[in-house]
Amino acid sequence: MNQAVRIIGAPTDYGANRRGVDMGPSAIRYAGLADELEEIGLRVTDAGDVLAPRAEERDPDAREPSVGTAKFLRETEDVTGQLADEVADALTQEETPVALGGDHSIAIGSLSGSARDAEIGAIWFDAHGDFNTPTTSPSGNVHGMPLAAALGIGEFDGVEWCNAPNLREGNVAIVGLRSVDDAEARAIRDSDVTAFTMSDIDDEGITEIVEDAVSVASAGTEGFHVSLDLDWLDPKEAPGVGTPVRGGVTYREAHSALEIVAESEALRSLEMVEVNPILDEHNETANLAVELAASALGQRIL
Ligand code: HAR
Ligand code: MN
Ligand code: MN
Ligand code: MN
Repeated sequence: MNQAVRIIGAPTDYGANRRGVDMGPSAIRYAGLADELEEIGLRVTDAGDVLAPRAEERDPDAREPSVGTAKFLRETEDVTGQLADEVADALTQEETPVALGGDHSIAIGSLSGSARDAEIGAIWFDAHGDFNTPTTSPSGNVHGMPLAAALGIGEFDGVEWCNAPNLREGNVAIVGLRSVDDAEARAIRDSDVTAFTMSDIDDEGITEIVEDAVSVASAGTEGFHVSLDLDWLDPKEAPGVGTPVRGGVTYREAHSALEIVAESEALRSLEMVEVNPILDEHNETANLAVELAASALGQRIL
């Protein structure tokens, strides 16, 4: 990991079905992300936000894929394109990109930017699989599709803009699953992605599971991207998310997981998504995002 980080905000809610998650970058900055990362010895640049016009000014169906439904696809392509360029540029400048969502559709951009010039892996901490496509999605919300999109699964609009180069299914691990649609579950099983459910964590413990995920994401790659959906945690810890699901990881399990990420010294890029300040309690979920970023980026207690 680089000793410098670049914060990049992507204030979008195009991929989610309710407003509020577009305020995530503000809430995470307000929670003190830059100061906290400087305190642990990193050089921090805040590149500001990519441009994302208000959803109300846009037509969600302005460009539907040829098959199925994916709302705000045009806007998603625009925002993720900007984010991909910023992430790729940060890496060229030897800065670790830290992207702030926004809904999880922004991962299409972070993954594609992180994978632009290198073979990468990815660890996806999430209650959900995010493996739907415009044809299987029950909602048409792109935040349920970014992992499939980045892996080139499903037809988004006939163009391959969302396909991350240099990211292979065999180098992707999902950790913490507990809410997966039927067709999505089939697609995950049919893929070469490694998927760990909450029951796997119950059985084997968070340490074992995350060490396995790190091995998957590191094998033959130049490092991995971590996509942290805050709904990965139990809603008691992270109430400020749009799609909470009971039975998530605890506060301590989450830190432990991200400490293992830091120890691997293979973290290439990081993102924190789905923080919704409107649904939060006293910015608790944004505070948690800051703490977990510090753990992932190498905070030491002694
Ligand atoms: N699987 C559902 C869908 O595709 C719900 C997606 C939930 N959203 C997320 N993703 N926060 O992690 O519509
Ligand atoms: Mn502190
Ligand atoms: Mn997600
Ligand atoms: Mn989720």
